[in-house]
Parts: sequence; structure tokens; C-alpha cells
Amino acid sequence: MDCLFCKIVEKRVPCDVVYEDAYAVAFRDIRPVAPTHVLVIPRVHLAAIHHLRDADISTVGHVMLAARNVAHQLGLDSNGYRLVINDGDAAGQSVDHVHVHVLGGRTLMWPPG
Ligand code: DGP
Repeated sequence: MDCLFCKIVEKRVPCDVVYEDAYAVAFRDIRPVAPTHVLVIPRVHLAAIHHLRDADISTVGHVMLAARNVAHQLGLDSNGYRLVINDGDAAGQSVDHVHVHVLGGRTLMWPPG
């Protein structure tokens, strides 16, 4: 399988890792849209939210806790931050490996575009 984010997990593609645990890896987005823009991904390959099985609940739960840890570590949780998951083409998902965008460091508008 040729998955960019699996290669990041395997350290075959360089990136700025800010957090790692047994289930998740978090690294700075190459095209940031906020002063802090980090992607949190599961170590295992899950292609998209709409492909998840019930058995993936633990992995996805750990990814969300990792996102919380990243936000805390980077000092985002005092002012607030946003978690975004783009699922599928219409939402703009461009990498087929589930990833949570952690966005913070500025006021975030709502609704998103
Ligand atoms: P999405 O559009 O939701 O699928 O977000 C994918 C994000 O992945 C996008 O914001 C840019 C980021 N990205 C793509 N390739 C790389 C890469 O090689 N390194 C890093 N750090 N981020 C990447």
C-alpha cells in the first residue's frame, strides 16, 4: 500500500513530529492554515471515517485523546482550538489515511467554507 501518512508513521518521510504515543503520531501540517496546525493520525492505516468498522472505536478514541494531548502540549487549550476531519472528496480529504487537523493560535470563523 502506498500511503504517505503510513510512511510518516514509519519515519520514511521526514516531517516535524510534535507528539507520539502507542496509537498515534502528530506532526505539523506542511500547508498550515493557522498559526498552529497539526495533524494527528493513527499508527494503523484507516483510510477514511466512512470506512471505519465498529472494531476501530478504540483506535479512533485514542486518536482523539492524542489530539487533546497535542492541544494541551502546544498551549492551545487555554484559548480554544478546533478539531477538523475531512471525510471524502466533497469535504476535501486529500490523503486517504484518517487524520484530525488541530487548529489554533487565532480566532477561527464559523461556519467553515
Ligand atoms: P486533508 O485535506 O483533510 O486530507 O488534509 C491533508 C493535509 O495533509 C493537508 O492539510 C496537507 C497535509 N500534507 C500533505 N502532504 C504532507 C506531507 O508530506 N507532510 C506534511 N507534514 N503534511 C502534509
